Amino acid sequence: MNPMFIGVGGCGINLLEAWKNGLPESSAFIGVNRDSTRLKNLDGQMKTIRLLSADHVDVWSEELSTAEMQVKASMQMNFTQVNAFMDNHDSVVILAGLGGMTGSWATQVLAEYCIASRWSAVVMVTTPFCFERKRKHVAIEALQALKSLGCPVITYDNQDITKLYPNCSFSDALWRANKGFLNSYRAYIGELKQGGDNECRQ
Ligand SMILES: Nc1nc2c(ncn2[C@@H]2O[C@H](COP(=O)(O)OP(=O)(O)OP(=O)(O)O)[C@@H](O)[C@H]2O)c(=O)[nH]1
Ligand SMILES: [Mg+2]
Repeated sequence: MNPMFIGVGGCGINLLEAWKNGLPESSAFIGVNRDSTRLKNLDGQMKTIRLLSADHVDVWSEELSTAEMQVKASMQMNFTQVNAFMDNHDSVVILAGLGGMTGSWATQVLAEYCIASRWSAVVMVTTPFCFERKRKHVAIEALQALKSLGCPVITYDNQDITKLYPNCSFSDALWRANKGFLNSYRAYIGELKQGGDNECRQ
């Protein structure tokens, strides 16, 4: 396996940054975002894909469906670029925060594209804090849509962060949680390998 790690939206990119040094050297990285400043600040090893900005769309109003269509279409317009970046990679790990527009909607069409391209795909996503009420329903819908694609979807419930790191600042707690989520990926890879070994033994 020679995975391409694709961080989608703010959270996805934060996860990439937290995971990068703990991953095998053959790993490669793509940051996908609508926030161009965030993409410019990424370290030079990371490839980037900039989606269209929807600054003019009032996101949590009746314009929600417009924003969803725009994010999805913008991701689709970049499939050729994803394909070019994949080069000799045969698997993808997609990282994102559900509830965010980019993380919820670009992730769906990207995962669909990866599966259709026959790359082995796993999606690793956070679900919103309780206080992010408006984001909750977007996240629930997005999670259902991702699960229906048939690839493994591994979640990290952000609500657990407050319990796990009660004495940390919020940003420190997020960073620790992001690092901790890497263990779920490692466990997933470990199970895959064990499954493979078992198959060989039979
Ligand atoms: N664990 C964790 N969760 C995060 C982090 N950053 C954001 N989140 C969660 O991810 C959700 C989505 O936030 P963002 O990633 O900033 O949103 P986005 O995908 O960039 O989407 P838009 O900015 O709305 O286009 C938030 O509601 C938070 O619950 C992070 O660094 N770690
Ligand atoms: Mg964002």
